Amino acid sequence: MFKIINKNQIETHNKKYINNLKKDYDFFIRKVSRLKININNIKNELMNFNIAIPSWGVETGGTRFGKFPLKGEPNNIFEKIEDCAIINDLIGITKSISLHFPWDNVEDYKELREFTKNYGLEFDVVNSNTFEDLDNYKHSYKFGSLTHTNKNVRDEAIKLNIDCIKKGIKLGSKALTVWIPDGTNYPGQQDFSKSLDRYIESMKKIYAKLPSNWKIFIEHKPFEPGFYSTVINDWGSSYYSAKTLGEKALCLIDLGHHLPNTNIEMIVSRLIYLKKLGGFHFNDSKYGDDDLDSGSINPFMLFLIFNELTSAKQKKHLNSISYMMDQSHNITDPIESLILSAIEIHRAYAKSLLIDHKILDKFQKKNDAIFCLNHLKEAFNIDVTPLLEMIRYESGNAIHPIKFYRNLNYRRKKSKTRAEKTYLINKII
Ligand code: PSV
Ligand code: MN
Repeated sequence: MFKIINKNQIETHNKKYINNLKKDYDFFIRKVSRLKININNIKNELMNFNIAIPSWGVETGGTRFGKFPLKGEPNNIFEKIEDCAIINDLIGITKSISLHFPWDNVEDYKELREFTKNYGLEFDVVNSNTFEDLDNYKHSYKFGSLTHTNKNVRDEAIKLNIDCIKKGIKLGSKALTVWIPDGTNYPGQQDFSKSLDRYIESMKKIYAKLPSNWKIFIEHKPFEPGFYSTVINDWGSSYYSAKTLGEKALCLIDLGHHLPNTNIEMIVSRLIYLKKLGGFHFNDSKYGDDDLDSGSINPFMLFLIFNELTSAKQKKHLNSISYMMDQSHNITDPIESLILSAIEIHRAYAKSLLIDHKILDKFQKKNDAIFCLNHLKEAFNIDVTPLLEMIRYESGNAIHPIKFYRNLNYRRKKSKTRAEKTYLINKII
């Protein structure tokens, strides 16, 4: 930690804001002292919280209409790790990075691991890319990958996933997330059952290569790039596949991978109940897989998701869950978007910890709908900003990370050493 940002600079920044923060924090403590909660326990929970940064998230995203790259953007995985390190130095809750292969391929994985460790960061879940045709691929994924009708294509996709596991082992990762683009654009194009069979058969071969302490996460998505159907379209197909594969297979929920108005918090609850919830890709959306910044559209939904997680955790029904952001920052500086998103996720978690689930349970038994909602709303409406700021302050991070970052002029400085991007649409590998 604090390799790029000097710790003294953060201390100087915090000195400017600490007096006001103390006043706000005292007010917050007085307010929550009326609730039957132990604020120190909550603080500990929040300090130990971690959300992984996806390596591809620190680059400007884009749409099929184009990309608007920033000057000073990272060009390779080492530069991306520097950007992740800045984020974590400022907020302290993003200590891990999720890599995507082959985008993040390097010659020497030991060197990459050492480099990253030096910044106080480690590697989270690894991800496989079978959704585009990259230079060194022998086959085309135009008509699918793990579920392709041609065995040779399926075999290559299986190998790519197994290679991901091998790279992940070298990096200290403990899980692989598999998202496949496989699906169709026309009714009748595919036999729905046969393609699911092919998926299970391919996944079995990948599953067989998982080390004993590894997990495999299955990520569903209802549409895109297949606009008529996708093979792993919803949590039902995901659950069936995870159940068929075995204990190490779990479901991953990307918030954007649901049709508008889907009750995602209920899916979270169901998967917890079925002991198959493995992880999240956080983002927000208005219409579909918009990949907007977490909490920017529907912070209440984010809170309701954490309500399910917190309630299950308190009842000891929850195993460890992998949290990651998966967003596309099209018009902002990705560092700023990721900082704000991580704070919004932290905020939703903090608010969920203010819910007294025993009281909620009492209202539920009485079928008192108004008091149930009111109990949730009371927690949601408490402003936890001073708590989050105090946690950052006490952990040596910045009280106001965005203000600090703006004053750094990081991009301007980096634009002098980092090559300018010339691409418009495609990912630079
Ligand atoms: C697909 O939409 C997805 O959510 C998957 O998680 C991919 O790995 C990621 O986005 C990057 O394209
Ligand atoms: Mn995702």
